[in-house]
Amino acid sequence: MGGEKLVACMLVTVLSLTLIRSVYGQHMPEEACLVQILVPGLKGEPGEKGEKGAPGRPGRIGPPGEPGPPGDKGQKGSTGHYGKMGPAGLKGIKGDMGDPGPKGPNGEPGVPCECAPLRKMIGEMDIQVAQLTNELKFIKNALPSPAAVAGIKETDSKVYLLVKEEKRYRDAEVFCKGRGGHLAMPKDAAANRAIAGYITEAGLSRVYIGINDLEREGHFVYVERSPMTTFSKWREGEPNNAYDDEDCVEMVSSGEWIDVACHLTMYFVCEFDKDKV
Ligand SMILES: [Ca+2]
Ligand SMILES: [Ca+2]
Repeated sequence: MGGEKLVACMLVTVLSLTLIRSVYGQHMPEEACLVQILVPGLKGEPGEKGEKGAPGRPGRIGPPGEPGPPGDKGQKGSTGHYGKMGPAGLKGIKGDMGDPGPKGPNGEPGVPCECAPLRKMIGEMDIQVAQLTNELKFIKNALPSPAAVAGIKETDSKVYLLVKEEKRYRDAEVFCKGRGGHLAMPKDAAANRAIAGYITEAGLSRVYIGINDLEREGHFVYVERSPMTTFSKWREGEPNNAYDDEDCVEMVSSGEWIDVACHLTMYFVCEFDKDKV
């Protein structure tokens, strides 16, 4: 029992006894808290000397000591690994030439050269390449846009360009002229057939060609103003100058010609001279 608890119990007992006495007089038994009233007794005799205690815990680590004197020299080590390869050295001087080897066997007999015709062929091919280069240049310049052109056709002397843009006669000629040509002028049966075949292949029914009587009624000329040749391909009953208003000419897919009003818009065929291309 701790000292505080003992004091508390003694206080309670004193208070209780005072209270009880005042209520019951001297009849109240006093043994109830006696066991708890502990009062220190008298000091006893000194005990016998105890046995020797267990050894104490080890003390703290002490500070480092002073450095000792240098030791003796060690033995020689074994050989180390090879080092890395160094950079390449400078090129040496060229050695003397060796002795010539033995003579080789004879070759197969050669074919007699036909160089002259080959040279001629090469010359012709050069000309063709130059021509094709020019034509390619022309095509690049002449094409309005790939979608507007059904294709290009060429004969020995002409390049024809079918333009799938609907234009009036004069605008069509302006277009062709702007690219170094004219509306197509079929001056013989072969040229007429070539253009007609072109119209058919493109699935068209009619195109403007370069013939008109704009300057003098009934007097047809080519659009470049040169007079008509003896060749013509008028459809039966044409030209009829219907409504007194037909001064331009279309070609239908059969190759026949019909005079029509110049303000109509339709596709057209340009022609270019090959030697001007
Ligand atoms: Ca007319
Ligand atoms: Ca007509």
